[in-house]
Amino acid sequence: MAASDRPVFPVVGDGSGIEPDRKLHPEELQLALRNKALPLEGLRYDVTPTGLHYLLVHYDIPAVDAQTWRLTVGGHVRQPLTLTLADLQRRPARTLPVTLECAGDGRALLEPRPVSQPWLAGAVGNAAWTGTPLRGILDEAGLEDDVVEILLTGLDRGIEGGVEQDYQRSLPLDTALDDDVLVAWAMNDRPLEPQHGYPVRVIVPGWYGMTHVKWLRSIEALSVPFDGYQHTAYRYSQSRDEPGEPVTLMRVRSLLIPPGIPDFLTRTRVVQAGPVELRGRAWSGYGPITRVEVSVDGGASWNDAEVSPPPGVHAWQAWRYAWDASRAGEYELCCRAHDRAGNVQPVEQYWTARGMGNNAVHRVRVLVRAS
Ligand SMILES: Nc1nc2c(c(=O)[nH]1)N[C@H]1C(S)=C(S)[C@@H](COP(=O)(O)O)O[C@H]1N2
Ligand SMILES: [Mo]
Repeated sequence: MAASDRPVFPVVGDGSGIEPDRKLHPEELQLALRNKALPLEGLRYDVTPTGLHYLLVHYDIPAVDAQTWRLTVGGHVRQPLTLTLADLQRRPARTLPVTLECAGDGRALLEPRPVSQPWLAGAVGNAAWTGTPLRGILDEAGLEDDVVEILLTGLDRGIEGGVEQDYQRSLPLDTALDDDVLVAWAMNDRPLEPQHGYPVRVIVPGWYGMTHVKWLRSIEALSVPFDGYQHTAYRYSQSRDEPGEPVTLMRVRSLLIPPGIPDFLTRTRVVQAGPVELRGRAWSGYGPITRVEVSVDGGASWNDAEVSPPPGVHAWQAWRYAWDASRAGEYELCCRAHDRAGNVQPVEQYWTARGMGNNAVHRVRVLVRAS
């Protein structure tokens, strides 16, 4: 191999990006310790406390001075703008509870496992986000007639898949013009924490997390579709080379709050025999949740849970189920949700080469102990 052909970075596994073994690579552990899931007991809060919200940062958290930070609005617009944080905060503001989930949630449960951030379950949160509608900013800048997408660029920069890049995602024009898409400066009534996008991020209700660009620095109106790295990486495909379908809205999913007490190492649950109320959350980017089912026998039989209305159109819904756990023994609890569009969570894993959208039913092992 010529010196110039040598990979600059160490190879992880066999270099294919797919790991058939269940043992994690140290590089995956390194990512898992930087990023984190919602502890499942955190599903109990309607609005996720900021410190419990999941976190995903591709590169580094950028250092930002809000005094000198500017948001530029340009590209195919009649009137380019440069906005300060104070300019943004003088605009009409709205606060929306929005459920955000990483498209890679459930990735590390896949077999074979795509090598990346190794999420199990819980790359999700439901915070209250305050900001001004993106639409108002676009209206003020005046979009040219040929605009098809709005490109959002963050301040963070890194190398991924061998490509050096700014973190960038684009929105289809009709999505960008939705009144509920926010340029947000507050999470749960406080300025954004550094790791969640300080001073400003985008919130795109219903879409998987990658679209909610943090540390926003520019908004650009495009007349041709964007094909940058973060668009080609977020695809549903059976191999890394195949283009596949783009990852967009959150697929229907539900999670349950593990009952009882955990065994420290295995997280297996221990519950005293008797009635147990099972609770959890369910959400979908394709419309409200119409039904949640619970199984206590690993998916062999299902029973309907009681589903609460959403606290906001883009927020997860609570569900509950009265489990008669009167018989001691070993159980596998499962939950699966249905949305208004008719989607239902699969019992089997949905495997893709990049581990996107694995919304297979959530499973929790429980030992019921005789009282
Ligand atoms: N600028 C920038 N925005 C970003 C990211 C990033 O790495 N850089 N990660 C994205 C991904 S993949 C997800 S899942 C969400 C996570 O948002 P949170 O960390 O606030 O939960 O932010 C998105 N926005
Ligand atoms: Mo993500």
